[in-house]
This record gives sequence, structure tokens and C-alpha cells, in this order.
Amino acid sequence: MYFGKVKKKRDDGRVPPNQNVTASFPVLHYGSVPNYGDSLTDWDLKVFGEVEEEKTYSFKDILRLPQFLYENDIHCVTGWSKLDNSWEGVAAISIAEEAGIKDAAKFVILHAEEGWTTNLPLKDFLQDTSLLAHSLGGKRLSPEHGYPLRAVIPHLYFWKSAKWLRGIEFSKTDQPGFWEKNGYHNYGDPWKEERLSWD
Ligand SMILES: Nc1nc2c(c(=O)[nH]1)N[C@H]1C(S)=C(S)[C@@H](COP(=O)(O)O)O[C@H]1N2
Ligand SMILES: [Mo]
Repeated sequence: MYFGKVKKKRDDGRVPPNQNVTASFPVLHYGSVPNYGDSLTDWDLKVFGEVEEEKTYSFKDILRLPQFLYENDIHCVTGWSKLDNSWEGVAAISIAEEAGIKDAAKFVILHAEEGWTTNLPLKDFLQDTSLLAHSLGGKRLSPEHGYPLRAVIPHLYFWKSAKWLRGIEFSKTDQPGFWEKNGYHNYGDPWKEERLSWD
């Protein structure tokens, strides 16, 4: 007899506890899907806060940064995991290096369209698995999955992976984002099942 949550052992070491592998790619977000169109004249990415030099990138600027292919698994807090994703994009650390992070920066706030935000510690943003993706499986992201650019932070639950990314703020202080203020865990480690704030 178990009281509370059953913590399954990792069976194959690859899928976090109480996650089910799906072949589909569910769409989950709050609010509406922005329509930037092909020209992307209404889209840019601002890098600001505790940096030596604030920057504004156009989509073309993003494509001029070193491009990488990242293979990873993603884990949504609602219980699905999608394995073997191949994203193309730029390393989160490239953005940090270009802007020059000040010592005071300890957190990163990802700002999406319509004021949606999510927060994570700087060291998690700088991890070499963290990226900003424009393509998945060899194709540009679809509008509902974050076109033209989304964060992908695969070691945390997928809500930290902001779609329609518009700003990256390096901050002295932590600033809980949309879901973090609405009951989700502040950090969100899928291996520890940090789903809700009381987990
Ligand atoms: N801008 C924005 N990004 C977001 C969200 C959102 O509401 N707005 N939802 C998050 C949540 S809760 C999840 S599970 C994933 C879902 O990504 P997908 O729709 O590509 O599967 O996006 C994350 N990124
Ligand atoms: Mo989610």
C-alpha cells in the first residue's frame, strides 16, 4: 500500500519516473499562437539585464551564429516524454558569450510573446545541452511549436522551454514565471519529479 506518489525506479535509465513515451508531439501552451509570417519583420530577440552589451537579434542574425544539431529527449510535466528529437539551432552559451555575462547574473528569465515568462538558474541555461532551436527533424518549427525560435532545456520539464522566444534576461534575482507562479515547481527536475511547487 502506497500513500501519496509512487516513485517508480528508472527501468531503462532513460525515461524519468511516471512518464509515458509518446510518438506524437502534443501542443501545449497558454494564450494564442503568434503569426509572424515568413518575413519575420515583427520578430526579434532581445538579450538584456546583467550583460556587458545588450543585443537585439533578427532571425538572420540568429542564423549567422554557429549552428548545431542537438539530439535529446523531452519530458512534459503532464506525463509524456518524446525521445530522439533532433533540433537545429544555436547554443545558449553562444548568446551568453556574445553579450558578456556579468558576475552579478545568477538567473535567466526567458520572455516569450504576450509576456509569458519562465525562469531558470544561470548554470542550467549555460549547460551544453541548452539551446535555442529554429528547426526540428530538419524542418523549421511550426507556429504552434514555437516558430521562429524556442528555447529547449531538455534536462528540465518542458515548460521551461519557452516557445516564441523574444527576450533573454540575465538577472541578479530569480523571477518566477507564468507556470512557476501558478503552482508549478520553481526548478522542475523530471528525474526528481519536481512537478508542482509542493513536490
Ligand atoms: N511561450 C510559451 N512557451 C511555452 C508555453 C507557453 O504557454 N508559452 N508552454 C510550455 C509548456 S507548459 C510546454 S509542456 C511546452 C510545450 O511545447 P510543445 O507545444 O511544442 O509541445 O511549451 C512550453 N513553452
Ligand atoms: Mo507543460
